Amino acid sequence: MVEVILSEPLRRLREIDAQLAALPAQAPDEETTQDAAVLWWQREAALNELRGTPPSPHARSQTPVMTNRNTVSGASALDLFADLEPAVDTSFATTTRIQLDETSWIEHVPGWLTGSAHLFDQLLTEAPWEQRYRMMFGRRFQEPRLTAEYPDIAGAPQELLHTVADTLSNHFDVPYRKLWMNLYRDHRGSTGWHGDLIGKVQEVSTVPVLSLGATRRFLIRPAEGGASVSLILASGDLVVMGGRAQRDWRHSVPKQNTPAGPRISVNFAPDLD
Ligand SMILES: O=C(O)CCC(=O)C(=O)O
Repeated sequence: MVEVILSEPLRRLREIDAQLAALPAQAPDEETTQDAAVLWWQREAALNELRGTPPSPHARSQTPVMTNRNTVSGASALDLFADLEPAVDTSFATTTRIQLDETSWIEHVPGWLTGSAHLFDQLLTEAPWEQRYRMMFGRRFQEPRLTAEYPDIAGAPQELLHTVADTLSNHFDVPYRKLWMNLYRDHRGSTGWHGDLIGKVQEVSTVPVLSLGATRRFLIRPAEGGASVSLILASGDLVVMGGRAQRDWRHSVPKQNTPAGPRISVNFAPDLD
């Protein structure tokens, strides 16, 4: 049984994230639009409290106007802050660590990347997305997501990815060189229970995953089964799996009934050879 003790602003943040996750991807009416605006302001305030910083001048001067985008690039239709100038929080001040067992842990860094809509839009339009298939029981199944890779981050055309990888490398003392990405086109996109490939190669590893776009649930549970720990990941949040988490634990992003817009997850890895 994993006991997670949350500080007051973090508890509030998780409550707000759960409420945001329950909102439809596109604001259907004025009332939902206003509810979402209030929630995003509250989220920003909780994040600032966690970071120990006053509200950003950007946030204070920005009128909370809902962007009700209708295109597929409307990842953050209800996200007022995703449109700010991109910036990573090099202090990782909002980190909460959940100790899964003696040797495995997970960290959640809410609001780690500000202005995440820029990177989301770039990746959506520029990354080499492909549909992959799996053979199971002699049949070919389409994966419920699209996938893209940059086997050498240095060659990725999105400059911000270099900053992100360098900041993660410095903080976790791991040379992140490659990345793979998932595009969940809507709430039916998912990834089933699995451990990442790195778990087969390294006994302990540190795998950061950056969330962009729609808010989704991320679950992690013991490899042999049992209760899962659930995190709600909003655009710009970082989740990091560490220690033996890739060997002894399995993670997933489940399908959900509540409609959601597209989400991209960016997963970082060192060279494994
Ligand atoms: O989308 C996520 O948050 C997790 C992705 C993942 O587990 C994977 O690609 O291996």
